[in-house]
Amino acid sequence: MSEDHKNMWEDLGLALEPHDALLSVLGNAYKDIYLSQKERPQGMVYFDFVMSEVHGLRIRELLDEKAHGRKIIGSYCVFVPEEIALAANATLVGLCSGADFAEDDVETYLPGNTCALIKSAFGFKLGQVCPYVECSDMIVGENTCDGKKKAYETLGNLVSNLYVMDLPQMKSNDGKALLKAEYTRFKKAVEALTGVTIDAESLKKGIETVNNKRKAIHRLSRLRKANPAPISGLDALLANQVFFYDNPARFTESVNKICDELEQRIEKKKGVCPESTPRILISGCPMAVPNWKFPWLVESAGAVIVGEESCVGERGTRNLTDASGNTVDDLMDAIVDRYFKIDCAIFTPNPDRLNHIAEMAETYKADGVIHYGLQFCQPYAMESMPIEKALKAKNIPVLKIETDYSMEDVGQLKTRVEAFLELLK
Ligand code: BJ8
Repeated sequence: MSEDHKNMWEDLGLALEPHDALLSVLGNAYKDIYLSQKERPQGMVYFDFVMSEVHGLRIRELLDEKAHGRKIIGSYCVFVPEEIALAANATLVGLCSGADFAEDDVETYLPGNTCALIKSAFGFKLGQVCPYVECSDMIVGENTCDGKKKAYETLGNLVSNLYVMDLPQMKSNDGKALLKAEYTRFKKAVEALTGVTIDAESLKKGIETVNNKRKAIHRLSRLRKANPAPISGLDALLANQVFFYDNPARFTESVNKICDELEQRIEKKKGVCPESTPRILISGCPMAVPNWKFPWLVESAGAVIVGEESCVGERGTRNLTDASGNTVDDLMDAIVDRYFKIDCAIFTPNPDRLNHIAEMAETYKADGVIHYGLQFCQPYAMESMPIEKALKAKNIPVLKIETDYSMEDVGQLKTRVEAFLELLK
């Protein structure tokens, strides 16, 4: 790593030795999982570069933005509207929650039976290894599941800039009114942070920028319907993960370039695996960077993942925000409408998610669905039961798994995945 990077990390207050150790573990995992794949689209070289510079050049860019007065807002959830951040000249970044870190310290703040995602968020903060957390001017927590809700009370003592957003739990008129009130409050907080008053023009532009990212991902998803699959699930997941970190315009352009390449592959009937490869839809808890464990396991067992019903996937990106309004009020309503459709398992009842999984299984011609749950995640574990029943009633094979970020259960998971793939054949 360059001297500039080292100085930058030091200035951010990162713990240099643990940070170096983390980067080397991540680099090795990336090499083993990603660079060993065959028939990758050439355009993935861009994502390889992004990942190699995720704590390097991207952080330098964010620090340069800050030096020019732009604010950085960190977020843990897809309910935080990027449109509003962009309209106020701020940058929104996702905060890593995809790897275990500083576990002993974490256990002094959180009970052992907390999901890996929440523990990871704390581990990155307590271990001082996440430059995104350290360069955020505002960190947004959201009242979603009970675990996150209560964990933010504790996180508020560890960071000085936590902003907590309340969220509805029911898709009722009152629920929508709450979301609107919270997004209005968030808009005011972002305006106060940046000193920028959001107007119709800036909000429209913010909406269009985020919509363009989503449209590029929609295009990528549509191409994954092809058989043979033109891209691996691991690579598609990486694009969905980088969605939360990269410069929006550059991300859109890079995904569209990959799509151009995939269209040519499809025309030539070229894929990353033979046509007979079992096609899997993954549904459930989000997989944040660098959580590649389960997709790697599934694809190395001889299947291909063709879709993710996940917040790092189609649940997070599927709907666009209507940019046709001409006033801030109209556009804020459009943002509320768009985000209110997100069918996170914290909602009750939540029939949309079940319907969406069945629809995705059909659209992407999946041979089976794997429900991916993180241990101790009640909302997704609860929903996995009716989902399994409903899919089985439609003759769609389902495997339910629960795991965490450790590698201890890999052998056992592999056996279950292989048995499931046998069944599909
Ligand atoms: S909109 S899924 S990103 S809350 S895995 S922390 S639910 S115990 S991540 Fe999520 Fe927003 Fe919903 Fe999406 Fe809790 Fe479950 Fe842990 Fe979870």
